[in-house]
Amino acid sequence: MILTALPRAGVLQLTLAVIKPDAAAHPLIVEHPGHKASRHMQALHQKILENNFIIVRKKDLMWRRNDSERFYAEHKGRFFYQRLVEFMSSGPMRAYILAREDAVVRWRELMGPTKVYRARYTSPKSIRAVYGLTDTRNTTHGSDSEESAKREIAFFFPGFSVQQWLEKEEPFLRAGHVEYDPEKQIHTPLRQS
Ligand code: 3AN
Repeated sequence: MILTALPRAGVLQLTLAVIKPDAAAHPLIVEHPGHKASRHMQALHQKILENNFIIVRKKDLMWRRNDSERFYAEHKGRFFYQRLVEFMSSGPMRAYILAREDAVVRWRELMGPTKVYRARYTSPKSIRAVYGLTDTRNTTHGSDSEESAKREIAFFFPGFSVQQWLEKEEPFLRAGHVEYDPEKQIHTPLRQS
């Protein structure tokens, strides 16, 4: 176990981050004790840690087309909708609940703009600039507000209660009482006795 005792200044915010199939299904694979991951997925995981996000939950999954259609219902009718729902149910994905001060905005900054060409131009170090392939296959998703984060967390992690997390985990994490478990690849609060 590695201790990451970084006390945080303000209340932590949650966001929902997803590594999309273009990165999660990338053919280059690296092996770790107990699990395999694509090299891109591993690099993105590292980037999350380097940017001081706390990994609250993590889940590898694959969507059926129906999940994809429900999640992106607000885009129904847009010219990219069909290719988007097909792509998002075409391969493995990884979802994270991340915590940080201003997590929503910080994760979106790290992702860069939706359009990969623009990302390469305006934010060349962002995730989408470095790993994105096209405007649809743009590597990651991130909630765009605190309200979306709540809805999207419930979509991906139906058993997770934001309220309970705020009461039972957030105070420990904010105080820096947290450890990173390299096998499970998540942070857990250190409840000191
Ligand atoms: P973001 O993911 O940056 O919040 P949204 O919510 O506007 O962007 O779009 C959801 C997803 O739809 C994007 N991540 C991308 O995969 C796809 N998408 C958005 N705009 C386009 C576009 N102009 N052409 C192709 N795909 C798009």
